[in-house]
Amino acid sequence: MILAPQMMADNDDRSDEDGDVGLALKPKPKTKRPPLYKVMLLNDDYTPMEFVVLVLERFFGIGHAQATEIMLTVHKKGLAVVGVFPHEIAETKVTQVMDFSRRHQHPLQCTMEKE
Ligand code: TYC
Repeated sequence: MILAPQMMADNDDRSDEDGDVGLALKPKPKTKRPPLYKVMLLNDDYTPMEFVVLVLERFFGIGHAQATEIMLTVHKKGLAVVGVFPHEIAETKVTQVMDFSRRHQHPLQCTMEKE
């Protein structure tokens, strides 16, 4: 019988009942990455293009040229992923975009889904 390191407590000579000595299993470094979420913008017929570009610049740190490209992708295809984040950050982005859009009386929709 071989014991994992965590089962060797109270075993001063580091041997188990059969006399086996040493480490059978590597201790597993358990650094799980958090699940990621895609944040998406949805197209609509009313939100001004320049407002969508401003949203991408302000809340996602995207430069003007790339923000314009992404906005046009949403306009033509109906939606685009604008970033991928851990759950809490994705949720914050969605809330910021939705609040900002409503404050400016635009119907822009921002959603998230597990990657
Ligand atoms: N379709 C909008 C228009 O023609 C522009 C637009 C782009 C709206 C992207 C929303 O997420 C969006 N004014």
